[in-house]
Parts: sequence; structure tokens; C-alpha cells
Amino acid sequence: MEGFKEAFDKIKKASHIVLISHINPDGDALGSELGMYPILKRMNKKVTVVNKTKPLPDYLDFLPNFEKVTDKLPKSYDLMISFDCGSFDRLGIEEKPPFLINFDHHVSNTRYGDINIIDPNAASTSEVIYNFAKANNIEIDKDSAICLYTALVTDTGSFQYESVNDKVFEMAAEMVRCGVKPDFVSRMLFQRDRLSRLRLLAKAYDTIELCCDGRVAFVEVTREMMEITGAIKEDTDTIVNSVRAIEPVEIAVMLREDEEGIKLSLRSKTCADVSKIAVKYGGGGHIRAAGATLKGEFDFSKVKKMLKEDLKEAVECRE
Ligand SMILES: [Mn+2]
Repeated sequence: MEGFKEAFDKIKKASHIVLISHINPDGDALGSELGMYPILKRMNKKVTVVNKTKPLPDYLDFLPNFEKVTDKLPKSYDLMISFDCGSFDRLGIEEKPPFLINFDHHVSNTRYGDINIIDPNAASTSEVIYNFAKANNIEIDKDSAICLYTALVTDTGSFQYESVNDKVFEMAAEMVRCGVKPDFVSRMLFQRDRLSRLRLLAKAYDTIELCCDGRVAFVEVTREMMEITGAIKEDTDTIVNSVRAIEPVEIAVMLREDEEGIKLSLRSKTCADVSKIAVKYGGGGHIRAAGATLKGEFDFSKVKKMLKEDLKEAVECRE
């Protein structure tokens, strides 16, 4: 892949490297970032692992070196590497880094780096990192492998999405050979649920509303629901995926009240391109999973009305 060698040369020359991933990180963001960490340490680099979100999602706390992640940028460093981040503003930092390598797999990536390694065909950013390691004959140790594998599992919905192909399973097999125990990762990711999350799901599912012949589903999460149940932001992560699973639904939309406005999460099942809708409203993402934040907007029914035309058009994809 273009840029692999150039990026590795740049890394070799750097002495203090900052790794960073997008705010409100998911398994792929932190997994890819922490997957790179042992590689650079073995190269005797000074490494600072940054994410501007505080606190970090605790369901990922089993990732090796999770405790090294800080929300503070060092005063000086010579190279920054970003992971899984579609645009510069999603890094949550103000100043431009001295040099930036941008590893990602979002189609909508704005190529904000000095070197951009964007592979929209990769199932996860961690697959891009895995390919980068392979291309440069870099060994992947167990700690790296756990992180890269976790990123792959979370970004493919446990190997269920269209992005899953022979290469994904080959990477998974390689990660297992590097020491990953898949049952351990699954237990850490999926068997440590919180009661508050289930209580929130009950409330959110109660608001599900279908339209467009059942092809579109809306689900709402209000601040009040969050407060009553004691749920936290990351407890809302899987709601929209479950709503998409309803039989006739092609597009699921979650509307969530946020500090800044309404956060939209969009998922499609087989044919609709929701990244287009997200981009139209100032967000971004993938064809089957995208999001946007409508700043200063707090009226759910108004937003639903506004989206309906776009959604109607998008679900016309059926043959
Ligand atoms: Mn990703």
C-alpha cells in the first residue's frame, strides 16, 4: 500500500512520537493506537499515547498499556501518528503537529496528514496497521496482537459486516498465532455489561418508531433517560445496531441529546449509503455506519422531519 515505506522511514527517524486517536474512541481507535505502541517501544522510541477524551471507555481497559493513555500532549515531539480519525478536528487538538501520519479506513477521510494511509477497503484501522507491519517486516507481539484483534472484532461487529472477507480472517488467525485468546477478548468485550445499560436499552427501545414501509427506524435517547438509569454515553453505543436488526429495517437512526445538540447515529443493513446523509449534516463515516452532530438542535421531531426526505431517498436502493 502506498505510503507504508515512507511512513516507516519517517518513524525510524523520529525520536519522540505521539500516538493519537479520535475523541470518544471506540475499540478500533484505541486498539490501533495501542497496537502500535509496543512496536515503537521496541524501536527504542519515546512514545506518548494520547486521547483527548476523559474518562476513556472502561470496557476497553483490558487492552495492554491502556493505563498509558493520557489526555495531555507533550510540549515537544517530532512526529504524530493518528488512528481511525476521519478529520483533524476529531483529534480534539488545536495546534498543528510538526509532522502527521494519518492511518485510517474511513471513506470520508479528509487526508489532513502529511502522509495519509487510508484504505477504505480495510475492515478496521487495525487491519491497515497489520498490513503496515507486514509490509515492513515488523514483528507483532502478544500485547500488540490483543489490541489489533480487539479493534478488528469491534469494527466488524464480531465478524458480521460486509467488510469481512478472507483477509480479515487471515489477520485474525495471525493474531491468534501471536498469542491472542479470542474467548478472553470476547469475555472482556461482551460479558462485563452494566445493569444501567440494560435499563437504558429498555427505555430507548420503547421509543422505536418505524417509517417508510418499515424500512427506516428511529430510536431516541434523551438526557432524562440517561439520568434516571444512571447510564453513561458509551452505554448508547450498540442501541442503533440492535434497532437496525429489526426485520424490514434498512436504515436505523439514533437521535441522542448531547451537550452541544442532537447526536445522530446512522446504520444501514444492505444497500443504503448513510455516510452521504451524515456528510450532508456535517458528519462522516462509512457507507453502513456514520454519524453527525446537529449543534444547537434539541427538537427530536423536527430533526426526524428534516431527515425523512434524505432517508426516503436513501432506502430506495432496493432492487
Ligand atoms: Mn474504525
